[in-house]
Amino acid sequence: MAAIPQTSVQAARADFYRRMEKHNLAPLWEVLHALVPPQPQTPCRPALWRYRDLRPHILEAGRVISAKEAIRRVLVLENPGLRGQSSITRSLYCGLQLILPGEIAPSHRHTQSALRFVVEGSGAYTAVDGERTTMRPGDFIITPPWTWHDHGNPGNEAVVWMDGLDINILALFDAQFAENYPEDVQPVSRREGESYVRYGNNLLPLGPLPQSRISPLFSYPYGRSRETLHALQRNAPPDACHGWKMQYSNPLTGGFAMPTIGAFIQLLPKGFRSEPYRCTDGTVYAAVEGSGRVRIGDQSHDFEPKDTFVVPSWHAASFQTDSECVLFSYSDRPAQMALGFWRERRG
Ligand code: GTQ
Repeated sequence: MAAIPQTSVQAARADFYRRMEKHNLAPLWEVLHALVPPQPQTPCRPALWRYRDLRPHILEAGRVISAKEAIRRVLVLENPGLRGQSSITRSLYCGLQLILPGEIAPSHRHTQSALRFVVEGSGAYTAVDGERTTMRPGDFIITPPWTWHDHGNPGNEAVVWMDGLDINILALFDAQFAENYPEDVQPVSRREGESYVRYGNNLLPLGPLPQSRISPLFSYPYGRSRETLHALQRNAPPDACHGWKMQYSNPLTGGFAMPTIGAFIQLLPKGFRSEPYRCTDGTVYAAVEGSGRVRIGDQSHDFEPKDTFVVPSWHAASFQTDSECVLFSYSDRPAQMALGFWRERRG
């Protein structure tokens, strides 16, 4: 039997694909390798945003629009591999929000979870379900899904914080809801620090306790986190990959503070050279103290305080420090762990 020429096989297949197209059909075998890759194949790229370069633009945003008019005056950190998608990784959003003295960002709620990590300035507050928390640099604050939240700045400094949201996770499931509060500012119904008193001091109220999937503690002040890192440093040698690294926890469960986004803080000693580490949760880092270099896959980036960088899924990351460094980070790790597909590899 004569061999069928390759070109006519190709032509016959192409014709077949064209005929099935109008039935909204497509052949799996043309895309199988991309659909089920041997390891993560992300369009997300390693990247670093130098705060020195961003800051003038953030302040310029403060001159072109008010916080109230913008609703949220934020410059979105777009991953260079995901431009136009308001995404820093495939699952996560990251932005830098500015509130000037005297401004408010009106109250709303949505099914997306948010975290704040304060970059610069003190004296602004974020209000979550009737309780205000004053923001200071390095504070980690959560805005759980469907809680009313507004921000304001009664102080006299410009305040900038990082917003991390699970926008793409909700979008993947088409499960987004949002609504505005009838007034710009929600009424204050609890004293500042009340949630911390109830849940932040190794004690719990007798109950009934709130539903436990979301931390009832929504502010994690930097002073406390820093103190813990300092004490850890005195007590034990650093982990070869992570230095001294801790995760922010929900006091009701010991698990992550929110079901979709997890957050971490770590200390790396001066002159540290970490071993490479990779995991399936693409991770956003905010440098808080100290300077150094991060190697991400085949790229290397210098970082200094207030810079942001992103380590995409399954890219080996390693650190080299010039001085003692504190790094904050967040990722979708709780979601991946809950669904059973999170993986990590050391070395
Ligand atoms: O503070 O509610 O950066 O809804 C993006 C969307 C912040 C917020 C963002 C938001 C918010």
